[in-house]
Amino acid sequence: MVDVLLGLQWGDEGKGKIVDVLAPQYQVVARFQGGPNAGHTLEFDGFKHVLHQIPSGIFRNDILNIIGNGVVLDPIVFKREIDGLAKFNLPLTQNLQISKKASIILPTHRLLDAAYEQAKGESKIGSTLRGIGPTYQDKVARQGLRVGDILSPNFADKYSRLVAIHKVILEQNNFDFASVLPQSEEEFFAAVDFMKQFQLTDSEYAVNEALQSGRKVLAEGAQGSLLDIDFGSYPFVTSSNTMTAGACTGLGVAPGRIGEVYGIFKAYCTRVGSGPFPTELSDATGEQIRQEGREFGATTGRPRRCGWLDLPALKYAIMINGVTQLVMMKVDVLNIFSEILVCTHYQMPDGTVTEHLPYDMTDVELKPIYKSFKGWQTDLTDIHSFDDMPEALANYVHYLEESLGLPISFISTSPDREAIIHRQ
Ligand code: 2SA
Ligand code: MG
Repeated sequence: MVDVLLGLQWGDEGKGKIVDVLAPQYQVVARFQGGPNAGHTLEFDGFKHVLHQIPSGIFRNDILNIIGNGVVLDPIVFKREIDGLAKFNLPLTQNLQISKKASIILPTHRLLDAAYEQAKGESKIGSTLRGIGPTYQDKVARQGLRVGDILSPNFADKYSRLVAIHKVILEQNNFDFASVLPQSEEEFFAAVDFMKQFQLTDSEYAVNEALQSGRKVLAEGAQGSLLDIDFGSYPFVTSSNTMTAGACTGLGVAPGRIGEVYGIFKAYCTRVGSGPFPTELSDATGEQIRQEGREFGATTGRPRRCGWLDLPALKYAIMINGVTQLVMMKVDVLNIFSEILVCTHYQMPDGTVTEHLPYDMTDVELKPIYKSFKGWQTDLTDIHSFDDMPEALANYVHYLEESLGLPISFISTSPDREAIIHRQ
């Protein structure tokens, strides 16, 4: 079976850490969507390392890591990531495979991302500007380049043909690219050559053969369910399916092969970039969460918007993903508060109360209805079992399990690999 691990909020739930914790049970870890917009942070042995495109199983030598066909891959970022891993002495040419069907991000895709955002003015999406949207656009328009193309003798021609199209769009947007493009092109072609030493494969075979021979596969989601291109807060979303179904199309596995679905959420909410966020706190409490939780973008360094936990949104994400187990992260960040709020419903402008996410969340002001909990105000560092949890925290966990209808199997109490309470 393929187990799927994904974020249930707007990303940055702590997926990297949980993949790293669960990895020993798996023989394959695979990324199925997104690209260098992701920032998956792992902390162990005093190291902190952020991965963008490479799966989080990379630090375990006996795991095969796959960058699946659903991913958009930037060769320049890839080379930098590999260079950054040199100090760990990992057998990267053996335990990493890249799908030939993964899409390639060109330097002009990044410029297009910036041009489109600039053209949007006030209604900016808050993209990470890593070229994600324009690369998926070209994929769907059936004109994109794929990893397998770099092995073709005609690669440079294919590249030039696509860049010619991009230049027309950039010129129409009065976007100055002449000064930056030559340098990034040089770096791009060097990085493309560098990629050739890795295993470029039809990775759907690797995934399905692994399953056939009884090996376990973990699909590692990026961003979060509320950023899903179909079900997220459109248009303030990313350009891929971040949900469980994305693992099927992004790796080439049949729906019936999906096993456990681990849904990860923080004990509060964050969002980076624009778009609706009903429980956002634009006050001192929000700032306290940001500082305490070190809530800054792992890719861009942008301060993340912070707010209380949003149960209607969480229930929605659980529904569309078929989550089977919950993982709650960063509980320790709430240690400082004497009162903790949880949004249970939204009140619509006409006064009606709902548990459903309305179609339009951007122009409709939703008022969150909160339930209040007593804070635990206890340091959790030395707590390693659920039985030792402060009563107020245990109450909070039980309430969430009851209203979400699922067990919270893991509770993370600090960033380190070791700081995780597993409830059997
Ligand atoms: P994009 O870059 O075009 O896909 O952006 C579209 C929206 O998706 C959001 N998005 C993210 N949200 C949270 N975390 C992400 N990864 C980085 C991180 C982000 C960072 O781990 O912190 O460093 O800023 C991520 N990637 C995309 C984005 O904010 C837009 O709202
Ligand atoms: Mg992140």
